[in-house]
Amino acid sequence: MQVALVMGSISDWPSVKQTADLLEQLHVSFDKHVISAHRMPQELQAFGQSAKDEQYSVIIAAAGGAAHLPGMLAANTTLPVIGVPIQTKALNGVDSLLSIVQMPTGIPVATVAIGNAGAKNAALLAAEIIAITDDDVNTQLVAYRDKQTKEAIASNEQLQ
Ligand code: RP5
Repeated sequence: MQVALVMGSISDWPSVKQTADLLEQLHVSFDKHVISAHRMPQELQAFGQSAKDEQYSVIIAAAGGAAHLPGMLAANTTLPVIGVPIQTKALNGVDSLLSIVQMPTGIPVATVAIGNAGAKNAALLAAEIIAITDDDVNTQLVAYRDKQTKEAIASNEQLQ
C-alpha cells in the first residue's frame, strides 16, 4: 500500500472517510487503521517503527482533542506524516489543530485544516507526494484540478 490511513478512534471515521474516498478517486492505494495514542501506545510505536518496512510512502494520521497520534507516529518513523485535526465538539477542533501543528523542532508533521477541507487536502497532499514517482496518480491529480477549475469558471453563470 502507498498510504497508511490512521485514525485515533472509530469515532473519527465519518471525517476520515472523506480522505479515503478521495484517495480511491486518485488511484492511491491505502489501508485503514484505528490506533489510539492514549489507549494503544505500544501498538502506535510498533506501527510507526515498522511503517517503512511495510513499504508505505506516506502516513495520514487523523485525531481529535489532545491529538498526539500524528506527532508520535512521526517520532517513530522518517516517512512523511500528514496530520488531520478532527473537528471536536468541545473546542471545535482548535484543540486538535494546535496539538498537531505545534510540533517542536526536529519532528515535522504536515498539518492540514480542521474539518472537511483538511480531510480532503490530506488525500490531495499524499497523492502529490506519491505522484512524484507515480504517473497514474499524477494524471488523476491533473484531472482533479482541471475539473475544479472548470467548475469554478462555470459557476460564473450562476451570477446571471
Ligand atoms: C482521539 O480522541 C480520537 O482521535 C478522537 O477524535 C477523540 C475521541 O475519541 P473517542 O473517545 O470517541 O474514542 O484519540
